[in-house]
Amino acid sequence: MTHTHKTQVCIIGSGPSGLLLAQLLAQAGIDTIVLDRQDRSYIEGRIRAGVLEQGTVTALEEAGVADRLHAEGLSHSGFDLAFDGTRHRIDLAGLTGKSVMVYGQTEVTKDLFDARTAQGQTFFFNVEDVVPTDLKSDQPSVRFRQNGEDHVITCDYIAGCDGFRGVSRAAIPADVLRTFERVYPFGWLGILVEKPPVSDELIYANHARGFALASMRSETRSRYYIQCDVDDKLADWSDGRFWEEFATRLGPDTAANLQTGASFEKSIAPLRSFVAEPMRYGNLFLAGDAAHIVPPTGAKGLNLAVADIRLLSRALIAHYREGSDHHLGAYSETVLRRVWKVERFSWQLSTLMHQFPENSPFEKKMQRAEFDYIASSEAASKAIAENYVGLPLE
Ligand code: RFL
Ligand code: PHB
Repeated sequence: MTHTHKTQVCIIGSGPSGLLLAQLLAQAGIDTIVLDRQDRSYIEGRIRAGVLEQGTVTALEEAGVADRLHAEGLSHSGFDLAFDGTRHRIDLAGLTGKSVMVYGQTEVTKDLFDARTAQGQTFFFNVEDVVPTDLKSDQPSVRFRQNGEDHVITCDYIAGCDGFRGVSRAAIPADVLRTFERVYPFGWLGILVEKPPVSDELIYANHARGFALASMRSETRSRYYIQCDVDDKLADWSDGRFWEEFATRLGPDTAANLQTGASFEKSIAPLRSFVAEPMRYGNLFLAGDAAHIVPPTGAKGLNLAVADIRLLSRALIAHYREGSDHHLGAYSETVLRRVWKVERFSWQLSTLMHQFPENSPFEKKMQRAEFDYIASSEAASKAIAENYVGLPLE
């Protein structure tokens, strides 16, 4: 027997993109069903982003889920770029009048889950064999299995918010979809530790042994990363080896403040730039990591996902409230213009701050010259600051 369901917008994926879309649509009285191949506790436990742009904070305020963010988030008015131990502060507030908020993706997800659950959202977790179909018809549907039973959801629109490895993007015919990709020849090894951060602000460091990032989740919890080989295994990296490498890359002056301890989370992530075009096919709309990936160096992935959702939710609301499909029609083109600018920034900062195995001595000199230029030029620092705090939505 197949269980049948009906909704206005079926949302595949309950990461930050899917949850925020469900929340913004619910506020406008639009009915949604959300499905995910994982369950809530798994999704909340994924340690990922940590830095929110002001536009992201505004979106979470509009969604009515920003109380804890304002109580517990840390406002940062700058961050440091460091090269072989020399530090240069990017004064976000002075250069742009804006700041960013340090608040973990785990917390954003929890706040959204709490709000959706309190308001009676229909979720299907642990789903399998998800297939979006009839995308070109005015009644598309999503088929899936849960606990050995078949389900089908018919809807007006499908939102593909199922991340880089989801099924939504793959449902767009190959002769329609174009993809653009750069895979970087290294990964990031990240740890969480219950120790105060080495510095009040984030430090992105390029050292001859590789990149390092000092970030945080709170005044007592630090999130640190180092560039590692793509093929490295977690077993290769004891805490002791991590701390030694991290301290070396930060340089002795900064490392003098470093408090080390036992890590309670450790993971390796590959680095990739990726864009899929278009972000709409028939009545399927892609948003977030389902359509694009940035390397984490500029802290843009989650922010880009939220920007997509702001535009997609507005377009869907205009359709249901005003009968206007203009914004739905413009969605892919409008979003992609901004996506490419953010891809450029993330790629540029990644290229500047990492050690590339293939780099010649000339290219290493170019990296150093670019850092020296940024450190000596307000215009160059401002260009970084304006991207870091977030480009306008359009
Ligand atoms: P997600 O979070 O991947 O959620 C997708 C959801 O879809 C589900 N799913 C499916 N559901 C049903 N059927 C299927 N077939 C499905 N396939 C997948 C998955 O289970 C999942 O729940 O995508 P979303 O919502 O678009 O959100 C994107 C963000 O998660 C991502 O861009 C950021 O985490 C990237 N990122 C950062 N972004 C920032 O803005 N600032 C940062 O500081 C930052 N740091 C990071 C990051 C990502 C990292 N990693 C590990 C990738 C640091 C790291 C280390
Ligand atoms: C993090 O805290 O996880 C983080 C911060 C800044 C980045 C990437 C990740 O650019």
